[in-house]
Amino acid sequence: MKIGIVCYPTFGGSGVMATELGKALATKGHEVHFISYNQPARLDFFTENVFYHEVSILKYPLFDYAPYETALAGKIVDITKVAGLDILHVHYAIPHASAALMAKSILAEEGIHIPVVTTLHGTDITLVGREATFKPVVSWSINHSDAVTAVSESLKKETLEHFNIKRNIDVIPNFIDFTRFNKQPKEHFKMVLSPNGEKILVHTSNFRKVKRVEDVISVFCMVSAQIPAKLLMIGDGPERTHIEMMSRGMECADKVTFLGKQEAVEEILSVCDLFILPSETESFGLAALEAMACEVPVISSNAGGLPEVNIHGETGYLSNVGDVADMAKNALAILKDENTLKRFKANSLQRARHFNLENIMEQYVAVYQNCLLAQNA
Ligand code: GMT
Repeated sequence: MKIGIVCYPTFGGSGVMATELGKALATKGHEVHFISYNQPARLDFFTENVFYHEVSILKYPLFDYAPYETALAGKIVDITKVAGLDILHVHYAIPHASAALMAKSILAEEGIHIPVVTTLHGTDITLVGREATFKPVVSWSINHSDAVTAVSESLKKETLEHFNIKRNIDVIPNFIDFTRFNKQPKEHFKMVLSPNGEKILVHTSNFRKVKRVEDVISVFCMVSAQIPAKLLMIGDGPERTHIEMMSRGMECADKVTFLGKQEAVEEILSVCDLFILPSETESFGLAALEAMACEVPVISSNAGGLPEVNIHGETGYLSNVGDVADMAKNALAILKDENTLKRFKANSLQRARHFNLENIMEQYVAVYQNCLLAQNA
């Protein structure tokens, strides 16, 4: 198949999933064309069957706001014709789904028919999409796509609850590539990071408000008051400066290291003992899955799709959003006893295997094939 993938190029989960899916589809012989305004973060080397098309927008003094959606629709029309795309898969509804549907209508007038698959990732439904000006467009785009998938049962439920949806939504969870995410022998890292055998706690995110990064610091301070521990903060985003300032005034400050954005997260995860994800909303929690694949148990909130990934009492624990005392208590329950820690680590890997890339990719291929069959019927 020739597949057009529209996504955000940034480090956010939807862009990462879209890029990894596209790369995996290419290894199976599909031709994949990425369409975005920048080269996707994980598409930084040459791969056979993978093409990248940049959406550039004319700068004109009249435009206070550059019309990205129009430029994207135009680019999709062009690439569909030039590359002979069979199917379009857009990740994150806003504005990708409506742009793709506009392109589909334009192409249809020229006798070119292409199905649009929309994957809902999270904040396009739970936060941004609910904003009054976006909402009717998101509803319309979902109802008019040829297929719609959501990354968790929870996200599907939220979509049906909050939007006027008149169609079926398939749940296809996020996936993990075990060839990249696995526990690697990085003992030399561990020696540097915790020379006295301190337990290593870790958080990775885009440091947006929804991640409640301040809760990570609070939980860690309570844990490190009880056992020798270090905290690694990976990622960057709007809240980072504020959180860094806040943590400097706390007792555990000297045990917290902000590492910024990291490419080889799996290498760092390989030496960690516990992952903390206290998010306000989280449709799936890809970062938690990445940690689990590297045998790191998870202390998280019970928001959104997190209970579908992190199994309470098995791979970690779930707490109500903001209940940092409960999170710290649960963290200590895992970390204080070596046998318990070992069990949670093994369970985490076991659970992560449910989300193996190979299986999940097949589910997307089946959705594409169904759309093409329906179109040709
Ligand atoms: O977490 C973010 O803010 C980024 C966002 C995105 O769309 O890029 O992530 C969402 O999609 C990920 C991949 O499907 C999910 O694993 C995240 O849970 C989801 N984030 C939220 O729902 C907040």
